[in-house]
Amino acid sequence: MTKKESFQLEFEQHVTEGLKTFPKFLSSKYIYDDRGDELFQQIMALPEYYLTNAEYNIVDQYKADLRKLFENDKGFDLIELGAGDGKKTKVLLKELHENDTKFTYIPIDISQHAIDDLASSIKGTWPKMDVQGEQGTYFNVLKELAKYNQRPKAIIVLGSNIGNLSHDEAINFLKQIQEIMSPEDVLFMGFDQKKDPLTIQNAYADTTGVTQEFNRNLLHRLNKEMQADFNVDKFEHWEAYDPETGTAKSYLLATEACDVHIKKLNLKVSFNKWETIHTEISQKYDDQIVEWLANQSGLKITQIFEDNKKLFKNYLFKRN
Ligand code: AVJ
Repeated sequence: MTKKESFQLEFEQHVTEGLKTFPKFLSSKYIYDDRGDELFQQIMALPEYYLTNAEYNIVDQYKADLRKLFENDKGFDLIELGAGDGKKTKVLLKELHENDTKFTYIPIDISQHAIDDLASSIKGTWPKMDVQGEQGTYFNVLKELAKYNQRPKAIIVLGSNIGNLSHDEAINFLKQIQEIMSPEDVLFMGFDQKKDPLTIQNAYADTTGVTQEFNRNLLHRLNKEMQADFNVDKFEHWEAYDPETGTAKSYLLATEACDVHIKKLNLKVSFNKWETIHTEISQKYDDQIVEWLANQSGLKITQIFEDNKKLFKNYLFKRN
């Protein structure tokens, strides 16, 4: 089975499980086809979506410190999980390039499209940069990364992508990273911070409707790829941030009762009026939670970086 086929099979099994159960769920990782990538780009450009600019500010402010932390006489491997469009990473790549730092950039993303675009845009700007993109989900690709053990690695995960995982899943993810780290390797990861709940609520319930379209893309995909007949306009985006747990939860809400047929899965799904499909969590953190996650995963925090508006933090980890 090819990577693509096994991803498709996983997707179909997930949809069957998520829509047969109560309450219904679908995972946000399936939002990202070409259209989903494009909608996420639009989200990152929204003034309400403070995360991107905040983390950009951190990377820009501390790029020289990061270079000094990462660089090594033997060179190093810069492995990025969930690279996306690489907007923030390019600030670091520029810094490394201008200082003649020896490194290989290995961007990894679930979207082949994102990897191709990123690799070609880097080739355009820095033709001699060593770039080796790989398509895959974090969990699949992590196993293959063990082969990068000839020289130190810096593994970076930006965007608070970890926030899409429950704490249990996050620990499992961090443990898998920890297992492929040598004692000198570093992990640099972004964690969106707890803050005024309204700021968070607004970031995920923008008034332009882009986030709604992003969330609805799940249903468009089911219509396209599994011959489903969702009347997508009848599902509304709903966002609920709980300041107690730090979890922002996204839903699709059926505004009318309906029956949906998913032909490819031979599945009929009924929705009551106002029934929900839970689609995403975007977890918010503080130092205590990150320290606990690190502890549970055999990692330790060695440095903390914060943006000028104190909205977001990046943590540097090593093996404990
Ligand atoms: C890409 C997971 C970081 O949760 O903030 C943006 C995705 N969802 N708006 C996030 C997202 C709705 C985003 N991450």
